[in-house]
Amino acid sequence: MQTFSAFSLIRRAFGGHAGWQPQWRAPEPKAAYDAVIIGGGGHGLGTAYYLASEHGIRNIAVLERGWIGGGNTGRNTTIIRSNYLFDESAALYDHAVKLWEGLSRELNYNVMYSPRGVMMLAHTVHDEQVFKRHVHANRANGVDNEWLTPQQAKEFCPPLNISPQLRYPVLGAALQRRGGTARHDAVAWGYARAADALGVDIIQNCEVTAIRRGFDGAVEAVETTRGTIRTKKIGVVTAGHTSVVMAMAGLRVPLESFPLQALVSEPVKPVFPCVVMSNTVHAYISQSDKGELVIGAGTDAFVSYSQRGGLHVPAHTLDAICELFPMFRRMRMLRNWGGIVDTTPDRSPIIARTPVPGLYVNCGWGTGGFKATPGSAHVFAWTMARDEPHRINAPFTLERFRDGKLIDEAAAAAVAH
Ligand code: FAD
Ligand code: PYC
Repeated sequence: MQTFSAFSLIRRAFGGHAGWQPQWRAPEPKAAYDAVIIGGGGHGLGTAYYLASEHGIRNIAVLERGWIGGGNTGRNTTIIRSNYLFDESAALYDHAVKLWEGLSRELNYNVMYSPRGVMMLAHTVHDEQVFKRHVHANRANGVDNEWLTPQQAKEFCPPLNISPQLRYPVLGAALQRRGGTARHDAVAWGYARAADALGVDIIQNCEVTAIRRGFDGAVEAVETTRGTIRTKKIGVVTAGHTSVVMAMAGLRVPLESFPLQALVSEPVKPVFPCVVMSNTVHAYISQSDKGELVIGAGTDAFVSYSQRGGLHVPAHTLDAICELFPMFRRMRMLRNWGGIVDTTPDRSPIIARTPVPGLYVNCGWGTGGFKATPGSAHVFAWTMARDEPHRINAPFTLERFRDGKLIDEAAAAAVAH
């Protein structure tokens, strides 16, 4: 009879992610692929997975200059929700939420999706009006969202301070119950493992340094730190650095890159049942399964490629958190970090073909692309495979900035831009 140690049973039960990265075969880059994805974050790995699983394109390489999931995918605060105002965004983000619901099963890898509810606090009359507008718009689109009084908000999240004496008193909240969190790096590992099993080459420590185009203008190869790789299809999924990579193909994109920071507390027993966000005070908080309070700050006010930001930004956030949740005042912070997010003028992503034949781009997620990972990857794979957009990403073109067809989601983005 086969016997298992407790350790291997836990490993089996959790699909291998509980604190260690699975062992990858480490392929050498081939001379040519049918498609190359630049960027081994969740969106890039997910794109490769759907290209292979849904479109039968398996001769693919994902080229990652560092390690998979080491960019924003492994740095974010994992908030998942689809309570966006406009029809186009609600369709895109809700497509993602529906895929999150079955993702662990699909990948046979526990991504720890936890629909524990996302509550967005209103502190001013303007907040209240904006969130009620979202509640109504979401419901008209079949997306769950409901309005709570301060007392109902406290029942849902007992640590919340609803005293009217606060500098920013809680006047109510919008609650999306299907919103929640997932384990961020498990998403990268889950997609990577599933793509790898379908024959995709995932090549780490391989930076793309140039994109080569032929006489007809179409892409024909990438130059990398591990040599030249020929291909006729390139998907650029390099959050934070997209303008640099697109410039390699001679294209300018309407993006600005900013540092965005987050931090975690020392771990404590389960005390915080949901996700709470406050746009007005620029703070958001949840508790990870390890017990750390996961706290996010706003973006720095200047453009930068440095994966760190000014200390005054998290300091401001912690003031707000301590006021909203006085029981956390004596907790200690364990670590803080930053990521680089790239932001479009209308705060909505670009998931599209480009004017360069064979070149596709998925970028501009700003502070909010983690939640979109499965949906974004799914429709981007469709776009790359068929050379035409899926109906869900059809509005998210590059040309909308030329034509003025903006999807101006600024008020829903929840983090200070
Ligand atoms: P990434 O994971 O950044 O992957 C891009 C990859 O491209 C990187 O690994 C990078 O190394 C690689 N790359 C770049 N240039 C090259 C090159 N030349 N050659 C090869 N590889 C290259 N979103 C939410 O929805 N909810 C949140 O709660 C949330 N919180 C956030 C908190 C913080 C602190 C930060 C920084 C972001 C947060 N986000 C959140 C945003 C979210 O993390 C991103 O939108 C999302 O993870 C982007 O995923 P990606 O796969 O496109 O990018
Ligand atoms: O888009 O929900 C979000 C978010 C939360 C923190 C950063 N982004």
